[in-house]
Amino acid sequence: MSRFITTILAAAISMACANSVLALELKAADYWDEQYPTVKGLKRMGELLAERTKGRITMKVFHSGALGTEKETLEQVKIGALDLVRVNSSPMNNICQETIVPTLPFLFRSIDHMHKALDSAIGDEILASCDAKGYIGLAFYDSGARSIYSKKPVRSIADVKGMKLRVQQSDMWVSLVNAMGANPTPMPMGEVYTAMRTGLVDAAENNIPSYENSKHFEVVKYYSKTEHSMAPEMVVFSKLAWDKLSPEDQKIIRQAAKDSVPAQRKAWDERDQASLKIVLAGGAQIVSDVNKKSFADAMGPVYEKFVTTPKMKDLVKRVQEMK
Ligand code: GTR
Repeated sequence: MSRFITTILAAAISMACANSVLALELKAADYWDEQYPTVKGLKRMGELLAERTKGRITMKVFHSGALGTEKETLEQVKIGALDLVRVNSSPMNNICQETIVPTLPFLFRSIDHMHKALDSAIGDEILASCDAKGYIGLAFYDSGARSIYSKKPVRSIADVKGMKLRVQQSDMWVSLVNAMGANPTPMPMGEVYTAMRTGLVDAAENNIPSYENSKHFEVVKYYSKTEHSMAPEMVVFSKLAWDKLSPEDQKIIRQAAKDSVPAQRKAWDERDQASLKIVLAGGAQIVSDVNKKSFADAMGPVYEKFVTTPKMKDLVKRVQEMK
C-alpha cells in the first residue's frame, strides 16, 4: 500500500473515532405510533437536542411498540440497552414507590391542578425519587383523565360490581379496582383488544385518545366519564447510560425533555378532541352523568395501603393543599 493511501486511511480512521466519541445517538422507545402525542413529545425532544448541540446529540424514537411492552422496555432501560422510554406512571409504580402519588385515584381535581402540581417541586421530587431504582425521571407528559369503558353504561360504583376490568401492571391499580368492587385483570395494553373481544375482560379504563387509537371503541361502546385517575406519562432515562454522560450533556438532555412538554401538551389537546370525534363517529356513547363521588368515596383503602411513607404522605398532602 502506498504511503499516501496509508496516511489517508489513518486520517479517516482517526476522524471516525473522534466522531464516535463526540456524536451521541440516543435510543428511545414508546408503545404508541408516530402520530400519538407522546411520540410527538419525544420527537420534539430529539429536535431540541439536535438544534442545541448542532447535531452532535440526536435521538431515534422506536415507536409503535417496536421494542416491546412498556414493562419490557423499562427492563431494557434498566440494563442500559435502551437510553430512554416514555411510559405511563403506572408501570413505574412497582419500581419506584413515589410514582404512585400522581397515579392515585381522585387526587388531582382538574387538569390544571395536575399541571400545577407536576410543574412544581412536587413533580421534580417524584421524578428524582426513581434515581435509586436505576431510572432518571426527566419529565411528565399529559395523558388526560382515565375513565371506564364497557359493554354497558356505568353511572355509579354499583354498576361495576363484579365486572372483569383490565388494569395496568401495577399493584396500586389492582387495589384501586378491587376497591370499586370490580375484578381487576392486569395485562399489557397490546393484549386488551383481544381480551375484550373474547370476553376475557368486560371492560377497561383509559383516556379518549387511547380508547380511540387502540380501536377499543370498536368492541365496547360505552365510555363512562368516571375520570378516576389522571396518571400522567413519564419520560425516564437509563441511570446506567446517564452516568456515562458528561454533566453538560446530562443538563442538555434534561432541559430538552422539560422543553418538549409544551409541544406534547398541545399535541395532547388536539388529539383529545380529534379522538372524541372519531369514537363518536364509530358509534361510541359518552356517558357523562356519572356519580363520581360514589367512586371517590370508596378509595380510602387504596390510600391507606399505598400512601405509607412520610415522604408519600407529604407529597399527597402538598398536592391536596395546592390551590
Ligand atoms: C395509556 C398510556 C400507555 C399505557 C396505556 C395502558 O394511556 O399512554 O402508555 O400505559 O395507557 O393502559 O396500558
